[in-house]
Amino acid sequence: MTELHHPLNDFIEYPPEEMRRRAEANLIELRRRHSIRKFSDKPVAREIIEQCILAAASAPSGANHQPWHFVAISSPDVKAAIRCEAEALEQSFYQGRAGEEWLDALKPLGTNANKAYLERAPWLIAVFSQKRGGVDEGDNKTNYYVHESVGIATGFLIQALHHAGLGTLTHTPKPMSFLSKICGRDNDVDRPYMLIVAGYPDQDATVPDHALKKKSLEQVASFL
Ligand code: IYR
Repeated sequence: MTELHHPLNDFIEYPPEEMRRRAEANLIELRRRHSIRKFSDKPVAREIIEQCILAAASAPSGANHQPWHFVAISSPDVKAAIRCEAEALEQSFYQGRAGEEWLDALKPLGTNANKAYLERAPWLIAVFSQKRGGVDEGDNKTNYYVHESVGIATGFLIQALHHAGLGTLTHTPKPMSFLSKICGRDNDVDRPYMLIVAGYPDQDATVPDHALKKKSLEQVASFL
């Protein structure tokens, strides 16, 4: 069977100076992204979240199977249920389940079991990974590089939300299985991957100094 290909007709080649400018502008914009834990309850239109999810879903994935599902939650009842379950888990986590080393690592962030933002932020986006699927509706094929693919898509989602002008937090209550039931995705395919909190930062939102310590280029990269 011959495979159809399409000419690459939406690539834009920028003059070198413009490329430099764009790379720097993007870095500057991404360096303004900070995880925040105090959200305003100011509403955010559903259309914004839809666009950001579509941006996430444009990510590359194994065999283009797009092994992800995003559950966008603005319902106060569902947010309250998530907060209730998450806080119960976090309480045992912070009371010792995490172990001393992990709790020490979290000290500079000042996090604790109180997750008020899960109810206050206008949107929670539960990201699910799918071990089976395929590109066409109803497919039940093996998915490939699921963790990598969903990680990239989640990165795209965070970037899109930031670019739109929203604050975000990656939240990973452990274990996350309770999300499957609450989100109506308790099945053999979907697995909760991460919860993204999105909304406007509250007036008194802060960024821990620890989070501003970014490694230098020499520390994170080598050029051969
Ligand atoms: N899930 C917990 C703990 C936590 C773990 C890591 I690693 C962080 O970078 C931040 C928090 C919580 O949300 O508090």
